[in-house]
Amino acid sequence: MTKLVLHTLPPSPFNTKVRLALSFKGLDYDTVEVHGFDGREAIVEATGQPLTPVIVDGDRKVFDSFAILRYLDANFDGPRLYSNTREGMREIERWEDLSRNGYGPALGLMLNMVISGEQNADTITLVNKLFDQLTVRVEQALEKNAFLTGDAITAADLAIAPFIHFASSDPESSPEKSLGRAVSTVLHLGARHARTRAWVERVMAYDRTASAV
Ligand SMILES: N[C@@H](CCC(=O)N[C@@H](CS)C(=O)NCC(=O)O)C(=O)O
Repeated sequence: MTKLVLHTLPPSPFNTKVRLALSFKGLDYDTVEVHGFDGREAIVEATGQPLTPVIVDGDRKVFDSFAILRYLDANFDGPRLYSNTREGMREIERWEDLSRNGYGPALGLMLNMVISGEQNADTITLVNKLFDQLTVRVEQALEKNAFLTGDAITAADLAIAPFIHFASSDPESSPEKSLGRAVSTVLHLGARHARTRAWVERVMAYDRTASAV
C-alpha cells in the first residue's frame, strides 16, 4: 500500500480537519506544506483547482476536505467518521453545513482583514459576534453529550473544532508573525462556552503535528 500524501496549508481549519481525521483513523502519511496563497501550480496541475487540502493516494487525488473525509472513511479501516444510519448522516451533515457556511465565511472575513495588514474594528466586532452566535449551538449540543452527535468523535467534531480553536487559543502559543497568531489575537470566545473550550482541547489532541494555530 502506498503512503498517503497530504498537501496542506497550516493552520487552515479545513486542512487541520484532514490532519485530525488521518490521526483519528490511525493512518500514516507524508506532508507537503504549501506556504501562503501563491505557488499552487503543482496542486492545480494535479487536481485542476488551487485549494488545499489535497490528498494523494497512489495515482488517486482527492480535493475538498469534506470529500477527503468521506474518501478516507469509505476506503480505510479504523474508527468511523460517519454514521451507518440515515438520521446519523443527516445530523453530521448539518454540522458540516455550519462549518462550511457559518464558521468558514466568518473566519474568512477575519483572515482577509489580517492578510490586508489593516485592523478594522467593525470586522473584529462582527466576526467575534458571529463566532459567539454560532458557538451557542455547539455549547447546547455539548450539554447533552461529550461530542457533537453523541459519545464518540465523528466528522461533525472535526469539521467545527478547528475553527473554534482559533478563538479559544492563546496567541502566545502560536509562532510569532504567523497567520494563526494574528487571527487568535483578535478572535476570542471570552469567558463564555466553557464546555466548548474543553471539547476543542479533546478534539485537537488528535492533531499530531501542531497544537498551536
Ligand atoms: N471547501 C474546501 C475549502 C478549501 C479552502 O478554502 N482552502 C483554503 C485554505 S483554508 C485555500 O487553499 N485557500 C487558498 C486561496 O484562497 O488562494 C475544503 O473543505 O477543503
